[in-house]
Amino acid sequence: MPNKALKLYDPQIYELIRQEKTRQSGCLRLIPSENYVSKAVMEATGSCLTNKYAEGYPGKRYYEGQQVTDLIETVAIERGKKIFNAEHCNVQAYSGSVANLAAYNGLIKPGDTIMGLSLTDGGHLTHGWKVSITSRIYNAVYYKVRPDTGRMDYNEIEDLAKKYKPKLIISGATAYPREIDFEIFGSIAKKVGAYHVSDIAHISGLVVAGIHKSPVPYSDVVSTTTHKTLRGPRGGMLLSKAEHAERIDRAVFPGQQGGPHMHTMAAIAVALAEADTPEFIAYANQIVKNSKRLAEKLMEYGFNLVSGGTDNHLILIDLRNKGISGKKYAKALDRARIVSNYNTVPGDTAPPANPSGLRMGTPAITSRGMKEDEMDIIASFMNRVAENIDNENEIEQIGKEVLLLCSRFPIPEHFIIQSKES
Ligand code: DSN
Repeated sequence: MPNKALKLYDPQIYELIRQEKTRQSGCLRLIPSENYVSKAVMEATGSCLTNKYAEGYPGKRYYEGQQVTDLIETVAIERGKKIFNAEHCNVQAYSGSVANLAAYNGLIKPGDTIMGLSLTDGGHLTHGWKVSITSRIYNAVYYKVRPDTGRMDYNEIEDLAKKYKPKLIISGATAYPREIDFEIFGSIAKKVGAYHVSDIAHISGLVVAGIHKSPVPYSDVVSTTTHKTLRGPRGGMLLSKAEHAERIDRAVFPGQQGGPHMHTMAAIAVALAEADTPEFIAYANQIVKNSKRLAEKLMEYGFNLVSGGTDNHLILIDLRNKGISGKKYAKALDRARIVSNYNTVPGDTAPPANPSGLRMGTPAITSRGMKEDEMDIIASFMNRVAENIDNENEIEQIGKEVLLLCSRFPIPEHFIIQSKES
């Protein structure tokens, strides 16, 4: 690790970072919201831009010394507009939660009704879930997925929209393995006079690659994080129609935030350039191929998948037929160096803290270069863990085999995406 100053000044933190790096290298990271960034993104994130305050927007700052930051933000905005084909782009939101809240604050008033996917059916906390501030600011109502298919039922969503008359409808999810029809959501919102906000945090890389249909033409505002399938730094972005540009910008700053994180913004710009390449499109396609193959193999081992498969980077296992709780399985997998997260499944009667499902995805292992053959091996590891859930010797043995597999696919800390021109 080249962090000489860190090692000298703070050996304790240096050592902990070293340990985390070893962990990230020696396990299969299947949390669908995680990835490995490129060396270029990492360098921009760790740059001198950490030192700069830049409250305001390019040309309209509240601090001096913005000769360079104005240029960086303008580049990031232009790259965001280009790859998402959007009229307006804001790259200041600290992350997805802040971006979602800014989208609502920019469009509607406290007390107005918002309608999003229930957290227990795959929605995000900030889609109005009861423990989130979004449910205290707004009157939150929910739609669900059908318990028999695990899929969104657009007729039912339209009926609910007509019943509740929300001012704002949120399409998008954090644990939904199927493609979302943003066009239908847009037309439902129009019919009831609601704004349509799409949250594509999980799938923005797939949207850029053209694998999933873009919500941009059908939404007033599109919100995304930048670090999941998009493979950038931890940050947020908002895309909108030009007519909402000022309201959205004001909702982010000064509405919710002070100075933007310029180091993150520069790294977002780098990630957006990387995403605008044929290599990235191939990567995004491989994410989905891997996810589908893993899903297929898991089903062959008798795992029940919510919705019977996947269209994206994410798989949701309903473990009720296996008689194992999501938490017990996730912890056993972690001991075997396979890292996922326990999750509720539609119709779950178990509490969210110990639910019946497991959520996993393929963005990070695809960044390591793993393909379909490796998915077959991973499915067999996962089956062995489930079958030996109380057998620590076998779990330890699987962990050794996982480590061997990982050693064939070193973490891509030095991978460099070629620019289109080169
Ligand atoms: N976006 C969530 C996830 O999917 O992991 C965390 O907020």
